[in-house]
Amino acid sequence: MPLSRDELEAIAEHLLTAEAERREVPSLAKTHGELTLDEGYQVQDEIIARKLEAGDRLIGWKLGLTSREKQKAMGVFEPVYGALFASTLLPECEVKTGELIHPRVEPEIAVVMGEDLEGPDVTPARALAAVRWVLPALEVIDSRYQDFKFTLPDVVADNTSTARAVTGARPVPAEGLDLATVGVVFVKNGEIITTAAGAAVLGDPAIALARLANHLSRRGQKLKAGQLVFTGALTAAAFVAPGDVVEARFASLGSVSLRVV
Ligand code: OOG
Ligand code: MG
Repeated sequence: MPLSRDELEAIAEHLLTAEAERREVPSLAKTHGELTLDEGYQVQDEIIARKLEAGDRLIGWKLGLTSREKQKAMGVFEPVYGALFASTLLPECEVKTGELIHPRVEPEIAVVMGEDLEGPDVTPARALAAVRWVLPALEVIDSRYQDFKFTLPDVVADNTSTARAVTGARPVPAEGLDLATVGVVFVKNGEIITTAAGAAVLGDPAIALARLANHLSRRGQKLKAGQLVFTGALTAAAFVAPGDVVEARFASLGSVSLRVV
């Protein structure tokens, strides 16, 4: 049975309440039955619409579950797409765990679009040509589901666990950069947790960007000049607690760090 409009709105409300009350909920598969992937995106659309109605601003998009490490860690083996809001972006390199449920932090390559990019059939080369700036980034994910346990439609409905995000202060021109070979050293409290390269993201973050543009086109949307895109974590996410400092050091892009309070 397809989800009715009322059921879809009830699920969006349920997830927004969990976020607002900083309370984890069982996966939808347990409380509301199995959604299809398309229904997951319909719930996400409803969440985006409600955030915009409440005064938030869409500043860009993100991909998730683009790297093998992340897919294995979460048990979901398909990339997902979600929205980034003005309220997501941390103005300073500090995240307050008191505002969140059970945050985790992951290193990402972020890009700023120089031109609109509209699918279908966007290729990685065309996607990259539309990028103006590249930034080192950290995403703070905070699944609204208990223990980060979710199915593919569940995580899509939950706007792909989006919670907070921070980028480095110095954008690097995209021209001439090979995002696949950009290396990252992911550090917590001075200790290296993992190392990776951009190629961890679907082979090349440009491939991720092209996929995002094609996904948006299927939903009647496009990437717009000036929008920010987080192309997906290069490594599994790190657990964090107050007092931690997490840092991503990228070759060619510089570093970005986040204090957890
Ligand atoms: C889903 C979001 C994944 C990424 O970069 O892989 C994501 C999750 O792991 O909770 O943002
Ligand atoms: Mg991410």
